[in-house]
Amino acid sequence: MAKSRFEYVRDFEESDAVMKQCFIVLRIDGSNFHRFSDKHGFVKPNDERALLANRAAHGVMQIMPDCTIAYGQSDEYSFVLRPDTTVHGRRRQKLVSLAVSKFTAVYQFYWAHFFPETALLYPPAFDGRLVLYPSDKILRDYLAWRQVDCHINNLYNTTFHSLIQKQGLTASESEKRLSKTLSKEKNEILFQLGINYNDEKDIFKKGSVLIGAENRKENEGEIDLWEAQSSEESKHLQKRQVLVLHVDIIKDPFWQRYPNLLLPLEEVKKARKRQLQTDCNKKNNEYLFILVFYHALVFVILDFNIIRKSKTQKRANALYYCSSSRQAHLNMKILDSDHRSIQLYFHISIRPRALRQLGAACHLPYHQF
Ligand code: DGT
Ligand code: MG
Ligand code: MG
Repeated sequence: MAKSRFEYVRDFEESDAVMKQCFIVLRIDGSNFHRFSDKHGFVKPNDERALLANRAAHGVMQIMPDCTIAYGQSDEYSFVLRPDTTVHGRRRQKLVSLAVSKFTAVYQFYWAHFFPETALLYPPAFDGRLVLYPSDKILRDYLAWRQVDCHINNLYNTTFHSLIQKQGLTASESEKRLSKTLSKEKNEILFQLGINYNDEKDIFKKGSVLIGAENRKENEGEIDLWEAQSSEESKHLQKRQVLVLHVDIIKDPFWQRYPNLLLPLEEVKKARKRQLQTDCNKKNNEYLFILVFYHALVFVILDFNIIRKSKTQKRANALYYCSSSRQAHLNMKILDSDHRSIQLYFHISIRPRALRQLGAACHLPYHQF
């Protein structure tokens, strides 16, 4: 930015970086969604099309790589950022405004995709807040609070609307009937109306949990399969794949299954390194094979260069011939980690100039191979 005599006004901006080593939670909530859902004819008590919110949350996860887990229910979504994230200098206003604007923009952008028969009557708005949580335990309690809220509201709403829809009660009669009832009684009312609450969909009973797809275990959850509306958007989306789950996040098993979600970034890196080492030991042969393959390929290219120049050198375990000045067919043997011989066949097509540049860039003396 060019310097000017007005530059000093910048000093009036206050720093709003939030405290270090705390989990950052960004919570977004639909503004006056009671009205919005009514005006747009959302199915009561739950509308599957309202999964549009998951799509919007996915958009936020794309721009917040340190967001390890997001949890959504009703008209709200919480995004959890790692405690040691340095994204956007941990600036409160920057983080909240980015999350809210991205969520709102994606919500509108995909409206027609999820509600093809309902015109958007007016632009929805979302509010946002940032809260810091200083420990794993408190963070987990926060998420548990939101999931319990989902459970309580969903049981109430399911019973409330069933009484209206199946027993013909008015809204106020239904409200009166449910006044001061416990969960058990609501379950019984539902049962009398022919509904077993346990059979209701997990997505509504438990809400939606979004985590990075790198945490995916075998045969588990769907990776987001939403189609992008343009090639530009798909480039953007490929940054991060997201796994959508509808599971309990209150009890321990979820956190035992995904131990990396609450770790600081540094520890995740260390854990990944350890995992790589273990995988590597398990699949030693394959790993070494890739290494050998890589060096063999460099060797082929460099050696080819030498052959082109001298036209005399040969290696005992490799046979080349040039079919034209630009191409080479190669049939060679390499050894895997158990010293078993592997036959490789290459057809290489390289411009001589690129070949020379590659040879120079590698700086690898011939005898290394
Ligand atoms: P606020 O957040 O203070 O601006 O006010 P609201 O009206 O957004 O209140 P809130 O956030 O406590 O409640 C969310 C509203 O959204 C609630 O009235 C139910 C409605 N809602 C959310 N998802 C659905 C749905 O799938 N179907 C229907 N019918 N309503 C839904
Ligand atoms: Mg709301
Ligand atoms: Mg809400």
